[in-house]
Amino acid sequence: MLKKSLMTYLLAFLLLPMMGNAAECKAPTCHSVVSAKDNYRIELQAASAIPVNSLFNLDVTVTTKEGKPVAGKVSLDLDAGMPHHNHGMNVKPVIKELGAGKFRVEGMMFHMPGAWTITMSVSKGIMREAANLVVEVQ
Ligand SMILES: [Cu+2]
Repeated sequence: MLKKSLMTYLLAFLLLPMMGNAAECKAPTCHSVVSAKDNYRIELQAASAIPVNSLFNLDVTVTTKEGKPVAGKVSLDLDAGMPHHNHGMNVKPVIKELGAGKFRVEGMMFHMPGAWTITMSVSKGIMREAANLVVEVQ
């Protein structure tokens, strides 16, 4: 009996943090999208809600759709714009590759309020897969 409840306690101890992580990515500071062919999940974490007209950074994590590490090396391209206004950003962000599917995107700026589309592509070898994410900023 004691052994069983200890087991339950240990399981809960191990599983709860994992469940916590899965629920962590929430707007307005975190945005998540699955790529066009379902191969990747891309999570974009900002320090605060994405501001209008001031610089911000994104911590980007690329995993499988299920949230597991991607086997092999992936690279990331990321840009953003407002398609319905036909313009992009006025700045060019720098993408730093941190390894293990993690990237730091520095120097983003959305210079007006409204719907911005973050256009990304994940490359692995010669395979390239797109992912678009619409973020409303105000
Ligand atoms: Cu615009």
